[in-house]
Amino acid sequence: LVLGARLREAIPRGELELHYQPILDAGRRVVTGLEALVRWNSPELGRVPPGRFIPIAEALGLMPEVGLWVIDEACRQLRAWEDAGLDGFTVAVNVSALQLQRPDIVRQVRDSLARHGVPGRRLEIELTESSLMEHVDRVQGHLADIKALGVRLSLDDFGTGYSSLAYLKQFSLDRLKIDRSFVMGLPGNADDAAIARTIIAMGHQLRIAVAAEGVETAEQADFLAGIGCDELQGYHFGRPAPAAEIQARLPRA
Ligand code: G
Ligand code: G
Ligand code: MN
Ligand code: NA
Repeated sequence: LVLGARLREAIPRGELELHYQPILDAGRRVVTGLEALVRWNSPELGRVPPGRFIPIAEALGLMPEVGLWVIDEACRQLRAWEDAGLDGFTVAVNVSALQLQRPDIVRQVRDSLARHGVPGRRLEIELTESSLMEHVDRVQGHLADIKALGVRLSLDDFGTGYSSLAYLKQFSLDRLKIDRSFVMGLPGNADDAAIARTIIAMGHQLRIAVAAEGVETAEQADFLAGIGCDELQGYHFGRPAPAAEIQARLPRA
């Protein structure tokens, strides 16, 4: 209850912040993208993790505001970086199932891109398998409209949800992200290795790029690069960090 009341005030009080985690090309090992992860620094409650406050924001109907703030802030930051000569990488934002079902999601993305003069191809939306399951027709329409803006679509935590391979056909996805639960056991665990190889092969046959998340060691990175994974993300390459800290690692235009 206290959390909800504080959360209502968090945006006007400027307490939300985006942290960015680097995503690297597996071969060249240069930064090709960032994943934006929201942080809430509450003066009263301290740092509240998104896993805790996002479900509450959804329950209280505050998610349209939080979601809009995240998308707009990512576009504002992309613009600021471009003005500073930093270009050639994407920023991915996480979007929840409920956000994706609401009709205003398309306008939110379109308006934020336009407001900050950011081309759609710089932005990526991260979806989860479960967010593609409910209200499929409506969600598919929203995603088609978002794709028409040039924005890329990425399927997060791949392999952990109630995934249907039909989704890979039905939604034009640009990227699959192998869930970190399959990366943890690499390179030693034969089952994880088989799953990783299979996801990569399937993605490539469908012309979908494949990224691995939760890469924590050099051995995992080299193994994944060796079996053809396109992109790597995880603590081995960097933790989520504020924009000012990640800036030094971004490519110049
Ligand atoms: O950053 P962290 O590991 O604490 O994130 C926990 C969870 O919160 C992850 O599943 C992540 O996808 C989710 N998350 C982080 N930022 C956002 C956001 O801006 N919007 C939504 N919907 N989820 C987010
Ligand atoms: O659900 P989603 O994939 O969006 O969750 C992203 C979360 O995973 C972020 O909060 C981030 O802090 C966390 N994360 C990113 N890289 C690693 C990693 O290498 N190991 C672990 N354990 N967590 C990670
Ligand atoms: Mn994600
Ligand atoms: Na993920």
